[in-house]
Amino acid sequence: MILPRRTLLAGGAGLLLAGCDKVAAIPQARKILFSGEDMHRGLQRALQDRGALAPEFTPEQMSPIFRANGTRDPGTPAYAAMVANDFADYRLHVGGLVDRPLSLSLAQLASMPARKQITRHDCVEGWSAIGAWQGPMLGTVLHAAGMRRSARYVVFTCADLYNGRPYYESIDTVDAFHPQTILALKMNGARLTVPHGAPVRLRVERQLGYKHAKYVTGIDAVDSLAGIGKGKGGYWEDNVDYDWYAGI
Ligand SMILES: Nc1nc2c(c(=O)[nH]1)N[C@H]1C(S)=C(S)[C@@H](COP(=O)(O)O)O[C@H]1N2
Ligand SMILES: [Mo]
Repeated sequence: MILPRRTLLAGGAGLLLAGCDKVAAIPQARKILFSGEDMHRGLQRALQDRGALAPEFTPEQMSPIFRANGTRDPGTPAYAAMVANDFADYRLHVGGLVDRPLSLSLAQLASMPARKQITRHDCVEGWSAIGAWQGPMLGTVLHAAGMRRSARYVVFTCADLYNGRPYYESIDTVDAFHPQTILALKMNGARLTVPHGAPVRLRVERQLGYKHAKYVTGIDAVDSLAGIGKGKGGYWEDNVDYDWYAGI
């Protein structure tokens, strides 16, 4: 284990505060964000509620069937080799604006304190399903990597290809340190299956399904989305005009 225990335990909550402080501490930013004059009431409410929890459900409420959507198997030689090896060679790379770039094995991720949550997944295509998810908080991993204060977004790179390039998504630091934002290793009590994003997929419960990147292989902290894809922060945002902030 390359991560000191103390760092892991100190993780999530501390940085959650740091994330909020960062916005609130800049009076100028608060003024612009919350002035209300030029802003739609709904948007203002959405911004103020960013820290609220998504509803959680009981085991009895879980959907008997949880469909898989988008990529159901990345199908590349590299991914097939990882599957064949039961992901023993999988590494999650954490880089960008961090003091300590990390390369984490599945065992290392599984040894971190985990959060369990039963939540509803809402796809923009009009279906929903309730499932149970388990894995370390993204904030714990970012804290272990020493994410710098200059970082404003976290970008996810995935193992599946669209038009020959990896699927990608991004969230801001508010969602990155939200307590329900986890790197799920398990779904409904068992290790993630290939259709649902094995071995690691993002759960970012306050947003729509397409933000929940499956098959995550890379996490990069950045200060701008300008250099990512076509600049709108995600595959669907860049190619079919989905909103970057898909709050629910
Ligand atoms: N890497 C990757 N992540 C992805 C997608 C994808 O095609 N590739 N599809 C997204 C969409 S639109 C949805 S609704 C969810 C579906 O998750 P599920 O297959 O576990 O139901 O994954 C999201 N994450
Ligand atoms: Mo979706």
